[in-house]
Amino acid sequence: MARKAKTGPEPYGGVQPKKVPEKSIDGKPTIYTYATCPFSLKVKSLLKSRGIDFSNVEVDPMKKTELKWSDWTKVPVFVDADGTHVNDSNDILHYIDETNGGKFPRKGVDSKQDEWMDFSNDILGKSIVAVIYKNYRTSLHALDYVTRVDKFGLKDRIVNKWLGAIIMRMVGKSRAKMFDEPPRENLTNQLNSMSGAIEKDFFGGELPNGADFANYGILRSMQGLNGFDIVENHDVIWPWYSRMQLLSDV
Ligand SMILES: N[C@@H](CCC(=O)N[C@@H](CS)C(=O)NCC(=O)O)C(=O)O
Repeated sequence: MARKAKTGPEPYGGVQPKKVPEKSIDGKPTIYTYATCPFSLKVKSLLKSRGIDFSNVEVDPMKKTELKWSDWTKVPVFVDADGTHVNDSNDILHYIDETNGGKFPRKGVDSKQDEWMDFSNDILGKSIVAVIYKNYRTSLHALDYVTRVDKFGLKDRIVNKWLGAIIMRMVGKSRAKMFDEPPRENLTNQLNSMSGAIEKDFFGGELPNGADFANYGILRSMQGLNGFDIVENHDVIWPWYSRMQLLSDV
């Protein structure tokens, strides 16, 4: 059967033109997530640090039934209490901050914050994948965790643990190729470079800004998985991580 041609503009990050109030659950700000997704953890940590009461919709990673209404097929997706629909984790962080007291600089105003928010996706997210999925043993361990914690159906769970481990091992290999150093050394180097940008207690100085939540969410997704000892043993990043964990309770 011929595939239906895709019509309409490509989905994009940021605030969307159409409000979807029916997708805000119990009239609260709502995030559509996977429990173990690093990008979703960025958003959860900001919401919790601000004491914002929110609904969380766990999306089935295989069927994505809960996200069928959205052109943007990645998580997180955010729907505010009034139905405002926002895509892409860094844009969601900015939106939530802007509508809840505006404590960190807006995009385009503070190049340091912007660069470190980009770093969370372009460098840190890829560096942790290379370490977590360093070999088949560590990949299987990660997929065992992911398929237990994320919302998989029972049948999907068993198949995806094994299939996922093979696929993610391949992804890990390709991520490792992006960097000159082997995965563990590379992650250590990336944490060292983050340390240089943490002034006082946070990237934001005395208070956390978008760069803090963006990078914390990525590293939080690694807790309990292969390579997290690199974070725990880092003399600057571990105290920063612990401060972020304390204030966000995620
Ligand atoms: N740039 C996006 C990336 C989000 C992303 O890649 N999320 C993953 C889950 S951690 C995803 O939804 N992948 C597509 C899929 O599962 O089909 C963001 O920052 O929100």
